[in-house]
Amino acid sequence: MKRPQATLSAIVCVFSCIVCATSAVAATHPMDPLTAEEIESAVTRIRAIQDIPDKAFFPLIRLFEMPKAEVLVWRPGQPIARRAEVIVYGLPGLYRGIVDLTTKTVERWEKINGFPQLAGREFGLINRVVKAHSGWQDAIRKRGISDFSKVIVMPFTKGYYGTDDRDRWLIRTTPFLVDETRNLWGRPIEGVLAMVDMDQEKVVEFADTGIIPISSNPVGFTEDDVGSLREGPNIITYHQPEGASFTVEGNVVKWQNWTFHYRFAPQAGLIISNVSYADQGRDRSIAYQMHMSELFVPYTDPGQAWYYKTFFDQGENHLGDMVSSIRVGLDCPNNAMVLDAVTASVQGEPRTVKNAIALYEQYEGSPAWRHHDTILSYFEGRRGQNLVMRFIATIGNYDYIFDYVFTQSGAIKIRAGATGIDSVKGVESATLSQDRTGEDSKYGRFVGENLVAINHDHFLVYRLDLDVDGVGNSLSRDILKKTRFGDETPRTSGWVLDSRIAQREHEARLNMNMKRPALWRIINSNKTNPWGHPVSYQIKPSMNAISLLDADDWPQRRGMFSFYNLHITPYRADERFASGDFPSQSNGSDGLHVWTAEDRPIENTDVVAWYTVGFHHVVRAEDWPVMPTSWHEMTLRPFDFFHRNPALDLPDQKGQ
Ligand SMILES: [Cu+2]
Repeated sequence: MKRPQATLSAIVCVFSCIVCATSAVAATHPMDPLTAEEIESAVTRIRAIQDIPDKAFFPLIRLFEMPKAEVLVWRPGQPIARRAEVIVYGLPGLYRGIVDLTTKTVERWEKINGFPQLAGREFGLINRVVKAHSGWQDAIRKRGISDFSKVIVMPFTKGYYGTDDRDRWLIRTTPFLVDETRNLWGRPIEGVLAMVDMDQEKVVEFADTGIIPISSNPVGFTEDDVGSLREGPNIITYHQPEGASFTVEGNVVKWQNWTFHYRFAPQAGLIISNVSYADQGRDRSIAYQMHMSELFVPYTDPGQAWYYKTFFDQGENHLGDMVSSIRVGLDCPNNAMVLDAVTASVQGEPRTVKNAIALYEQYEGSPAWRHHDTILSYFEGRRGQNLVMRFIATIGNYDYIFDYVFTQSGAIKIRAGATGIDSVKGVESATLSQDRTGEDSKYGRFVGENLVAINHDHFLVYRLDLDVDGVGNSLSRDILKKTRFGDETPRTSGWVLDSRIAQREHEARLNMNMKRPALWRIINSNKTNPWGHPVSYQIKPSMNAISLLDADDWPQRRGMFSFYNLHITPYRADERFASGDFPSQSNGSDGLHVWTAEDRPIENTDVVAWYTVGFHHVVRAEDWPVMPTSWHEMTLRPFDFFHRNPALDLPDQKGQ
């Protein structure tokens, strides 16, 4: 049987295959992403004031947004103040510049604290440096591997554990054997620990903690690997004979009363801005901006090779830069429009990512609403169709599918699908029956011979800057309060709503609780619907989880937001990422928990909701060698925002 082999060059290709020629476009909206010309211009301005040595690089080049107050009054055709934020690493250290692209001047240039994300650039360096280390070579040979080209050394962010190494950019590594498999993650070579100082380009810590068998189980998942295949079902395809019913002008999308702007950003991935809904011809604002803000994935194994694996996948890797091009017909329906994105390479050059985003209408085969009246003998119902904007990021072993789903009834569903490959650890015991002490399977479950998938969590925090009919908003917590009835009724008990407006940030740090249910709504108390209720959008959770780590555990100190499903803050332009702008090796001194510690007022002001979608992942055999996609979601649901079901005016289209 022919087995494709992964090689170092094939892996490097992951980072280079999406680099293509860029085309000239000018920004027509304040939220438009930086164009290729703007990226080039920004880098030219920075190079004009600062010598950038060859070893330095540009971890991040992104739009520096026009102030919110100016964007809110901006109208198409009016001038746009365009600025770029440019981060440079290696001067030495981290520097940040703000470039005015109109006047072509550097407005700000400053040294800042922190370390860059893993940007692909370090992959080659790590493999070169680690493979040249004599201790590492001896350790690999001891495990019966003499051909080092069959070993790939993967870099991992090391986090922070209270040691005073915050002045050095350090990367930990794990080697993987890729002989006869394309599943890079399936054959970890345990016990060979090398840490690299990225500035000195040398191994500064090395340990061989002992030989653990490398699993010989098949771990591939190509058709050849799987061998016997079932007969596939007949394919369902989607066709819209009359074409899509959305329009995309520049980066502004319009569909079924919705208008929003999209852009693709290197750190946040997809950013949806200026979301409004035309209610009987009048555009009403719902959200100023929505995007992912952090993705915290702590593993729970305390062992020497695993304790540090507590990743901040957005800030330590940059979701947008980890984008994986959409495959139409597999990753999304055939009727999708796929959109390219321009981002910057670490060399500071523009690059176009092909098929970064999919935009499509989806018919789920369900009614938007229906009623069959058996007494009066009539039926009335309408087909429901959604608009989905999607991107996919592959962060090392995991693939995440990020969706914003706009419905005809005024709701926005925000969902994420997790698939890809689980992180596994090589262990001495082949299976559970051999694990007599229970040590090998204490923090995970066997998914193959000598392979244990380690327990972990995923916490996806979204930054949702809602502007419900304007910026003056509050959080209403409507508690379903149990009540005891009097003698006037045969009933003894029920519940009533007890609505409370959160005055300050600490009152708005909330978790779901089945015993004490409550609605969470962002309300505009200055506007009411015709029936007298303040207009609002509900933040409606689905299944959720909070962190079980202790507050004194270093990963938790850096990802404190994961103690709560919801936070509300007053709007601040520079409060964007829940674990701070540069979480690599951060010590928890920046981020949502630091900002909210002030307990700032949040009543009737411009507020931002931070909603965390969390799930604990106990890995099953069925999650190996590649996981079935598992979805997690939340919904922004109109609540007294309209005066009736906004999908009432749908025409009767039964289709074929
Ligand atoms: Cu998982």
